[in-house]
Amino acid sequence: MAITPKINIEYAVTEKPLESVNGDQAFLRQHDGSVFFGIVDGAGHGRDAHEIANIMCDFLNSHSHLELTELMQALHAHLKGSRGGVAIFGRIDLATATASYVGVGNIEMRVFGSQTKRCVLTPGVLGYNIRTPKHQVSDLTAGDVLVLHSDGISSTFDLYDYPDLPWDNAQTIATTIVDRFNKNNDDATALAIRIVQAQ
Ligand SMILES: [Mn+2]
Repeated sequence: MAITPKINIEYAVTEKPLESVNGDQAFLRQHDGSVFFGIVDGAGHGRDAHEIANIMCDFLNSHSHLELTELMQALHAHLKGSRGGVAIFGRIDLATATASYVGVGNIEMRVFGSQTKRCVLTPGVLGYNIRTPKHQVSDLTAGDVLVLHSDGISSTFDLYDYPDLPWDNAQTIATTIVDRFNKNNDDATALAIRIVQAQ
């Protein structure tokens, strides 16, 4: 079936690991008018955190057919007995111009543009204890920017601190957020997704 997209995306990732390897991992895959995206953060930093982040990403990508809250519960079960981690991920439907997403733990997703919104996160650590995750939905329009970042970046920055955000491209946004707002005590990773008009 042909899909007529209402919107399209541009995206970029910037990483600033504390050690030689990153304990965070961002991903984005586009398939048949659907974009599956997210950030995971393995507990701690360094090689062990990096390994957990890889396990989380592999699991998410191989189970991406599941509904989002089911997928989070399945990821939680998959991490039992490990160091644990936190994650936020979602889907953008290019035909309906909507984003659905779910997050657990100390990690962030913000929407800037026609609306300014902070994703509500379910408290907990995946693999240990989490409350029942709930997904959220946002309508998207061209010009909106989704920013996902790990807790190595301060979550308090706002448009006052970065007034050019709505006009910068995805790569500039991801790099600026990591450079200006990283805390220097943990891995810092940002995924910026800019919503653009469908061609
Ligand atoms: Mn972290």
